[in-house]
Amino acid sequence: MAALTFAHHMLLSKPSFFLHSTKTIAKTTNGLNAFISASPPFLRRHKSTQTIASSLLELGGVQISKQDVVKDEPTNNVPDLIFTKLGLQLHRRDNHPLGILKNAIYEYFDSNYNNQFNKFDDLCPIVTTKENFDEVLVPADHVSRSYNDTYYIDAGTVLRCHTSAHQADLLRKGYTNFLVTGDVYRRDSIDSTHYPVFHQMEGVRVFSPNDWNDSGMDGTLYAANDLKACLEGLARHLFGAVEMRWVDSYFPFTNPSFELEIYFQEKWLEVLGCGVMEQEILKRGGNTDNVAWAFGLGLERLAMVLFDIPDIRLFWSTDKRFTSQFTKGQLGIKFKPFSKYPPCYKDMSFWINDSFTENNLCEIVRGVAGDLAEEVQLIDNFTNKKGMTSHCYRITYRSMERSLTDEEINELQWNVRDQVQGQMDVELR
Ligand code: FA5
Ligand code: MG
Repeated sequence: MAALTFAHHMLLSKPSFFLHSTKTIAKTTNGLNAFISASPPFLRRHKSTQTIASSLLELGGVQISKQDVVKDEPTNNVPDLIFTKLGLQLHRRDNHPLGILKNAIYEYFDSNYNNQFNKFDDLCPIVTTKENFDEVLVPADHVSRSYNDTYYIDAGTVLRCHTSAHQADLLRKGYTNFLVTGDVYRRDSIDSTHYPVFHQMEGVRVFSPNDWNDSGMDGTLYAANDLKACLEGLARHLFGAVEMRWVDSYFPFTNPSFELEIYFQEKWLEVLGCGVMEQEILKRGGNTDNVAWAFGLGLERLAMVLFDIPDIRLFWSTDKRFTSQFTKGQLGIKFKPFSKYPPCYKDMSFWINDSFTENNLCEIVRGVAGDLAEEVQLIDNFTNKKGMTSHCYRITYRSMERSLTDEEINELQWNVRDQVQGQMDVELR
């Protein structure tokens, strides 16, 4: 996926006491800040025909059954594994790192903004494409709309891929300062900082001309300065001193747009996107003369840095050795890895075709190996004289809870090969 999309990031010149200064960077990225569109055909799926238990989930006050979400229809690409995560709401558990983090962010906003921010953390993750894309001005051909990137329930309904899906509705309802926390869903690559279900917190603050008139700035500059001050203050509240930097970015719903990166595990880790809201969104919500800022925080990414959690899969662990290390209200705790089990690497080479995408490959690997899949990495890529392109992927299998046997891993790998061959029209080498 990352290879398909590209966004420009330029470092801002504005220095700050904890901003790290570096040169201009450009990197590949996926997500809502991508420019280029791609609409690969569906991954052919062979869904199990088991009878489905009709237990109901409650999602934000809506009763949902499995049949409502996972359907054997060409316009549906939600796998069973994703369904099992619906309704878990890790961010609402006060003893879970994500709940502890959410509460610490609430604390920051309550004390700095006099309890003005309205908080939502139980809005239904099933939204319309209108809410997820149209209302935040995501263009018709934007990559994030593709079936390769987003989980569709049907052509007009998705599992929200960002909490920005709720912006327009809350603005229409008259809210002017709000935070929305929720689980979000994306088809994505597999590594220690990407997971197909993760959590975001959206923040929106609306200003009226009275707020900026005396500042000598226009509304946009005023909002951009306020936004950065707010997020830098939040970072200090959470981390104290940490190395971070602002990067110019692009989102369809903000202008200007920025991302904040934190130095973690010897790399720059993107933790949030933000910017000054496009005027059009405010206008449609009845805020004609106003200006607003908005941000979307990746809660796992922040929690990884805060609690020293090395792998994003751990957030889903029910192993007591993980869960017992965190306590409500305690931000300073550092996770102590209970044991590091050995990884096992399996390489797989094949000739790709035009419809090949890495996200489709990752869906197969996740479907077979679940959380035993630690990483899927392209390690070799060449095109021969006949114009055929070969990819070699290295799949890392590792459990965070036990040692895996050779037999177990071989079986996983054979299943992956089998499904890749059967479903992706590639030629294994
Ligand atoms: C967005 O989702 C925008 N909606 C954010 C935003 C809101 C911008 C409001 C402007 C105004 P992006 O796709 O970059 O942007 O994702 C935001 C954050 O989610 C990232 O910075 C990262 O911290 C986190 N994130 C993205 N993909 C994953 C993933 N697969 N696993 C874990 N975290 C992820
Ligand atoms: Mg991003």
